[in-house]
Amino acid sequence: MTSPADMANAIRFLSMDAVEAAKSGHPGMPMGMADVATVLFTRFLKFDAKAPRWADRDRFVLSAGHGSMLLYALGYLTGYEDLDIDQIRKFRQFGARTAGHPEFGHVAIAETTTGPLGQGLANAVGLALGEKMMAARHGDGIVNHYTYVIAGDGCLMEGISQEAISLAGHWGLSKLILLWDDNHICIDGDTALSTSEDQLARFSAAKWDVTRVDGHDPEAIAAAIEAAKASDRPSLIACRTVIGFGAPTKGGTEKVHGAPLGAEEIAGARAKLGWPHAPFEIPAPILDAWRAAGRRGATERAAWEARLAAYPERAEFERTVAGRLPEGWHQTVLDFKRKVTAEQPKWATRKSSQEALEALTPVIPELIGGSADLTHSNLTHTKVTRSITPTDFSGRYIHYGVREHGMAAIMNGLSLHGGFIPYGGTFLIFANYLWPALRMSAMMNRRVIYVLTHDSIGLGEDGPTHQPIETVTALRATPNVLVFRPCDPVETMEAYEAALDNETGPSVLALSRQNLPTLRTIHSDDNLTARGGYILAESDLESRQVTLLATGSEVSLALEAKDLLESQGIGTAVVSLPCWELFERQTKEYRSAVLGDGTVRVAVEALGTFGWERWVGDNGAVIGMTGFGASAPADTLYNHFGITARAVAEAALARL
Ligand SMILES: Cc1ncc(C[n+]2csc(CCOP(=O)(O)OP(=O)(O)O)c2C)c(N)n1
Ligand SMILES: [Mg+2]
Repeated sequence: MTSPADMANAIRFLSMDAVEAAKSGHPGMPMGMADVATVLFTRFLKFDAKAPRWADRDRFVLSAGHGSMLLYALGYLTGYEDLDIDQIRKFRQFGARTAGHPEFGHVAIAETTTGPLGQGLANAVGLALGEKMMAARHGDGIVNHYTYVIAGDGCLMEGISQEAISLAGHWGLSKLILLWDDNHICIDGDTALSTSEDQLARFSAAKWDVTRVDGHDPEAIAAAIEAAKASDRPSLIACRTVIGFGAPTKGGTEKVHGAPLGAEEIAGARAKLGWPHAPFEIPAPILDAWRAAGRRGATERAAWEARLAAYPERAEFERTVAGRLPEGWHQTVLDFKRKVTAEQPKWATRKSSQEALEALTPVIPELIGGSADLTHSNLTHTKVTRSITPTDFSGRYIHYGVREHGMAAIMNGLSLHGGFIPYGGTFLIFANYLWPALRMSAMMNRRVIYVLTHDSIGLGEDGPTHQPIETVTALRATPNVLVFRPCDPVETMEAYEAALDNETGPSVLALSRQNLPTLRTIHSDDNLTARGGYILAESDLESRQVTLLATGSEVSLALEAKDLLESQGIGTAVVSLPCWELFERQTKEYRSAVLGDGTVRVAVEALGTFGWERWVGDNGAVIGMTGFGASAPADTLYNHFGITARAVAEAALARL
């Protein structure tokens, strides 16, 4: 009979040999956690290797993403179709699905992209929250699964872990089970070099159940998981392991963390663990036992499919899980645009955002709001978005507390779970507190919407700590992020429409604190913001000599500058450029027509000027910020920093 030790050794040797072949990688972690993973995958995890994305599967997150070979070995052994032995042999090579760190979308077994330590753990909190929320909507006959996560010492050291742990405990995410690879080793050496923390006390304080096991004792591991499943709290299982278990001289040391073991050490491990088989060769009885584990969930899946088939709300469940928006929601956008075009309110764009959300949230039930404790500033709450509480997950609004990084990673988790389109607010400046997770939204093609208000010196008195300068530039520099800086209620609603239509990446809405006029006063069914940029006001004179480019709160200032220039007989057009990324996707002809080839171009934005050169060209000018802001009323600041209609007009005149 195949023993659990044989099965775990299969993981160990696939990991050692794949890292050796790649000449790089991390063998220590998969070798250390092989016993824990074997217990989890053969006795607990509800999954079907032949239907890896089945909606009610248990989720497994490898937060310690450097141990990617653990995941790939598990995928190959249990029979995931996209992970054959060839993929294991080509670990870390160009074109292989077996990337250095697990990437969502490359291999079906990866529920999320991991590698930046701590992200996976926080994503897992989002996945577990998503489970509770979907179960509250559809009942536990349709949604009833656990979320397991393996995290290492590094994940628990990262700050984001505190935010995630704290929220998981607060919400009482009882079906979240964290298996901590408690091996006392990090890259620099013993963890005692840099931590003296009592992790169990830390998790207990956050309202988790905690326990300790020998991570090489299958029965002890199984008993701990059994108890964790029954708990009404999230559970931490500290699995005391030996990193690189089986490596005769390097095991238990940092030497096995992130480098090939070398032929001699691997030969020693073969002798020590009694594994005479050649690299990448798994004896048939062991592979059969693993494949049987991969089929364990098939019956349960079939039973679930039968329940789903009989479920009256099946269509709605499937629609939201597939990420398809409801029929007819575009009409809501048009109605809103028509109304504000007629009424022309003077709203801050954060207020426009709230009004847009008031219109959208009733017709798009999967839109889930939230804020990192700035609800009343971000204006992210709407009449239909009731708060989620530890005893009621049927709501639609998440109070993340002052935890921007956790919020963004949890939004990724909600999005990955399926069934939800999350949006979350904070001040634009604090995008830098959530950046690593936003970057993951982009890399994983997640439709997550970042509602970032107080978007410039226009926020005024809170001063330079709160005034973004470089933030939007950096967001624009991040691949696969749509950055919108709308100028009025029409553009704001259009930005939401484009963000919701953008199924393969996150969007950022940079929104003003201060009131702004409605500038789009003629209704168009067309979403002009979705083109990225367009001529808002054509020259009123015969020829166009100057083109003024602006976004957000500075578009009205550009219109004033146009009046100044045209009063001097200089034909001037104003271009609103709310989304650079979408503008770049337009044809060259469209872009040249909008930018006005041959005209003098001046851009104005109350943010850092970096990057605007690409639109104004060598002869153009950029009016904006070149240093940090200051604390004063907004009008004073605009004048002090020279971001005025007069300055824009003068810059144009100087170049004619
Ligand atoms: C945010 C982040 N910082 C640094 C790293 C580089 N790094 C990868 S693994 C690691 C050490 C992790 O230690 P541990 O989680 O204990 O893993 P083990 O050595 O036990 O496998 C570090 C610093 C990273 N991947 N992510
Ligand atoms: Mg460690």
